[in-house]
Amino acid sequence: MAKTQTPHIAILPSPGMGHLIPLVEFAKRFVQQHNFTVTFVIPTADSPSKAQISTLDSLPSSIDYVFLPPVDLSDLPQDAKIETVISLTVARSLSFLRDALKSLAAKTKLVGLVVDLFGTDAFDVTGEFNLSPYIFFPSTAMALSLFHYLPKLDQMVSCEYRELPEVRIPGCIPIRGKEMLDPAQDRKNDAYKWLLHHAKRYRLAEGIMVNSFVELEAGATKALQEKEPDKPPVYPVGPLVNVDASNKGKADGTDCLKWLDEQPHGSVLYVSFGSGGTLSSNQLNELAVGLEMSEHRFLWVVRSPNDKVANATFFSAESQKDPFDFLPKGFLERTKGRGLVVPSWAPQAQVLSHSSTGGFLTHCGWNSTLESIVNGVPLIAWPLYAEQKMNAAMLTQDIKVALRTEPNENGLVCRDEIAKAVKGLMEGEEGKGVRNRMKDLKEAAAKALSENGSSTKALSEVATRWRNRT
Ligand code: UPG
Repeated sequence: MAKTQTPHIAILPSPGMGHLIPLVEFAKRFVQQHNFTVTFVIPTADSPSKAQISTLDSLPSSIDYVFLPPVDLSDLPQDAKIETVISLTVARSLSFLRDALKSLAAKTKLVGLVVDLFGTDAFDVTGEFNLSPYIFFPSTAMALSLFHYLPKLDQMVSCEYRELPEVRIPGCIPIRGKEMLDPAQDRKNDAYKWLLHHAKRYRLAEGIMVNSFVELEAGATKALQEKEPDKPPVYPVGPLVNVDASNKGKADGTDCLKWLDEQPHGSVLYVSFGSGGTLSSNQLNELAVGLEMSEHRFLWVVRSPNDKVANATFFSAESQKDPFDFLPKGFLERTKGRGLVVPSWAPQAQVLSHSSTGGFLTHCGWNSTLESIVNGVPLIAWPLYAEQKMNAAMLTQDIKVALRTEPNENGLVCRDEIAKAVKGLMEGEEGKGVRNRMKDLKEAAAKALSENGSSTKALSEVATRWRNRT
């Protein structure tokens, strides 16, 4: 069979919807603007989730996908952290990846392999196929700057980072050690070893794209772009988020969009903790009561509670039990009309672009944050895990587009605190300030993605480098 002459890119998303979604958006924009074709090569340890399938099924014809055979993780301890599970899934998929790349190279003009933040082990096979190894970093320039800085920090600091009153990541506001990303909170855990392993391997990439934009994170992007030996060029190409309204009415989302149609302009607080976030039973109860006490309208994506971890649905994005069974007695009846509770999953891109949505209580996952920015929706920051506390620090203290809920000494965010934050955002003076700043950011984001915008130019540079390789 004759090979096609269109340059082709393979993309390897590490497990988790928060990684797949931005890579899909990157691929869509890339094929549309630069006339490449793409294949997603997806490592697995389990059968694909519903959310994964519906995202992949919405791809245009120039983007294909293939699931690699599942790897065996049965030797991992029950309490293995997500970063360990993700990294091992990729590391144990290399022979399958090799087979998949071989068959792609036979029928396409394969020029590059793009991995995300925990996929650098795949770089071990790029040499065999003469592919450019690239990273698409789906989080902030701040987190990427920390990845770059981590090998140095690891040598300089001997205690646990959580004991440090201040950490100065190049180009960023200082944060407390305990706000650093989750896998850095226990240096003896395998998750930290994996984090450091990837951080050290970032220098193997020919380039790193980051889902942010210069105008949003000026300090961090400047630090990242300072030239140093062995440091790959960094391209801020964001915000790449799902804004496709054609999904409207699909799947389980119809009811909640219809409900939003009936609410007054800007009146609804959207409440969601991303694809993996879960609350403890006590916390779920406090949130329900706090929302009720706020007397504001809300649309809440609820999952059954988990008292052990805050990311119980990371790999499935599905509530483990019927979440309605865990709401306070009579809650649904008392809030009927004013509040809508959706189990597991909502069409978030459509919810955030709906004119009735006036605020977003979020776990500060970076995709959620960017989706809010492109729609100009101000935030209440409620970070749970991963790098979310770093994101919350940036959003509240640096760019000031979010109000913050603070947990008490037992780690619980209390009902009064929740009601106060909701009122503060939806009706208070403080809310007006963050709302106005969010409007400015929305404009800056649109500009970055416009024809001559900073992110459009950065993406073109990557395309040119790949094209020149062919
Ligand atoms: N989403 C829906 N419906 C839902 C819940 C989520 O469409 O009911 C979508 C949402 O629109 C977004 C994505 O799922 O596109 C969720 O992404 P994100 O907000 O980034 O959260 P996580 O799924 O938690 O993402 C993981 C990490 C997060 C990190 C992100 C990117 O948990 O901390 O910033 O990956 O690296």
